[in-house]
Order: sequence, then C-alpha cells, then structure tokens
Amino acid sequence: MKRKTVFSGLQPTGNIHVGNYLGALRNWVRLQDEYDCIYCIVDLHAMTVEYDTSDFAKERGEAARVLIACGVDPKRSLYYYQSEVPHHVELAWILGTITGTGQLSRMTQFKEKSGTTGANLGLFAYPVLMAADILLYRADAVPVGDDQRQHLELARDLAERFNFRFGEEFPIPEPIIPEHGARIMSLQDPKVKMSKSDPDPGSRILVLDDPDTIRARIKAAVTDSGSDVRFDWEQKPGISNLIEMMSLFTGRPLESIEGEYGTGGYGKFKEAVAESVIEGLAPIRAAFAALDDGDVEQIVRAGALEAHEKAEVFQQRVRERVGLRG
Ligand code: ATP
Ligand code: LTN
Repeated sequence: MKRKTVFSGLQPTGNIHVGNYLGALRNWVRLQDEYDCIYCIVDLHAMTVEYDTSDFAKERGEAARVLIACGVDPKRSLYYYQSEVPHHVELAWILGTITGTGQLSRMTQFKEKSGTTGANLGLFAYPVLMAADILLYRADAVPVGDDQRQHLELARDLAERFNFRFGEEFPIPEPIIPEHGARIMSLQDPKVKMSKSDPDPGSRILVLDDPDTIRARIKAAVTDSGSDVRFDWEQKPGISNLIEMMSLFTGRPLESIEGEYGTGGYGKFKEAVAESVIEGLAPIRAAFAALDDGDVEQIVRAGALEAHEKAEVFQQRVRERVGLRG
C-alpha cells in the first residue's frame, strides 16, 4: 500500500526556539518512520516581513543545519529550500484565483503582522502559498503548532474548492498538532506564544542556547502569584508552561512533576526545569556542531532536484485540470 505523504515548512527567520521544537519539529522527526515526509525551509514566506538581504542566505543555511541536528533525516525525507522549486509559486497563483479576499483578511497572522510591519500583498497571500506548499505534493497530513490551525483550515477549504470546480485532485490535508507542546508560551508573558520575532530575547529559549543562557532565562521567567507548582493554565500560566516543557523534555507525566515539586517553592522547581531543558537539547547542540555547512548545502541542493521532478509530475495534472493544457 502507498504510504501517506506528510509535508511541513519552517521559516528561516531568526533562531529556532523550543516552541518550534516541541510544537512541530519533534513530530516532523517522529513521522519519518511511518510516512513519506517532505520538509521545506520556506524562504519565500520569510520574505513577507522586513529582512536583511545580506544575512538571508546565511540564516537559511543555519536553519537547514539546525533542522538536521534536530533529527530531520535527509536519507528518509525530502528536504530543500522552497524557492528552488518554482512550482510552489505557480500553484499558489492558481489557488489564488479561487481564494476569497474576505477569508484572507480574517487570518489572525495577517492581522497581527500587518499591524507591526504594514501590509503587503505577499503577507496577504501568505496562507495561499502555504496551501500550495501542502497541496503541491498531495500531502495527507501536516505537522504544525497550534498557531497554524487557521492556515491549515484554508488549505483544506482550497483543496475542496479546487476539487469541486476542476475535478477530484487533492486529498484534504489533516493537521497533526500535539496534545501538549502545541503552544509553548513566552517566558516573559505567558499569555502570548513563544515567538522568533519577539524583540525580547528573554522571552524564548533557542534550541542551540548554551546551558548558562538556559539557566538564566528560566530563572528570570515570569511566574504566577502563590508558590505552589500546579498545572493550571487559568490560574498559573507561567508555571504551567514550565511544567509542560519539563514534561516534554523528560517524558515524565505532568502529575509526577506536580507531585515532586508541588510545595517545594518556585526556585528549586525552576532549577530542575532548566536542567531538563539543557539535557533535552544537548544532543541537538552536539549534532549541530558535528555538521558541516558545505554538506548541508549539498543535501538541500540534491533535495531540490528530487522535489523539482516530483512537483513537475503533480503540477502537470493541475495544468490539465485548469485548462492550461489541451
Ligand atoms: P514566529 O515565532 O516569529 O511567529 P513561527 O515560529 O510561527 O514564527 P515558523 O518558524 O515557520 O514560524 O514555525 C515553525 C513551526 O513551529 C510551525 O509549525 C509553528 O506552528 C510552530 N510554532 C511556532 N511557535 C510555536 C510555539 N510557541 N509553540 C509551539 N509551536 C510553535
Ligand atoms: N506558515 C508556517 C510555515 C509554513 C508551513 C507551510 C507549515 C509555510 N508553508 C506548509 C506547514 C505546511 C509557519 O509556521 N509560520
């Protein structure tokens, strides 16, 4: 039986944090055992907000290296830069012709990002390009964090609309969102998600942060009133965020962590959280150090060639369906 296809993307902007890792990348890695996986560094998406052209290629290369260090295995998964395969953009244009501007203007990420950087057409059309990424390879499932739920919904709508208008072509992609870790919160404000673009570096832990930085960040993390270590997102969002992180990095159930640290005060608990994060990230730091930039570039270049071939076969069917081929 044909294996199902998984697709996901990550923007090469800034540094990759534990939210990206726990919310999405751990699933990317796990799914490689079971599915045909296609993972993409979505550089065209990253161009929709202001960026520095002189750093862009370097940041993209670093993101590619971090993902391999996290466990993306180019021997088992197709792995490349989005801009190397122009079919993404071609399909995005076609899907754009069946996308309502009303639906796009309701996208939370568009509303948030256009508020800070000013709106541009790329930012507005961002979710259409994302839908094209997914549908291009007829992906069945898409591992992402909770913030991408609405974008995934649009991809599903567009697949249905296309199938209805032009004939059955796309499977309806299912989101794969973890029960825990899908929304790791900022260490400085547990009401907002941990984000690459937060101007305060104290709000996040990067997967490549050294142990001292991790200890300092967690020590300075905003906690809640009281002193009991209890998992309760309503009353104790700061502490719950740390319990969740510790649970995911150690594999320990939430209750076992509450049981051990419940009444011992925040200080001792935070030290334990820091050590579990440090231990959980150590293999990634080691793997990153062992990789070579030249090798990584070769991997993504080979990936792009293979992706290009695959995309061409699929895209030919779309061209026929929409009437671009006789
Ligand atoms: P930004 O953090 O600046 O908003 P982003 O992290 O949303 O950017 P990407 O780097 O493309 O953008 O995200 C890669 C993956 O990480 C996506 O699947 C996204 O849902 C997930 N993700 C991002 N932030 C978090 C978070 N705080 N918790 C869990 N998952 C997250
Ligand atoms: N918008 C996503 C990145 C992304 C993506 C995709 C994720 C672009 N194309 C296709 C899954 C599938 C984000 O995380 N900000």
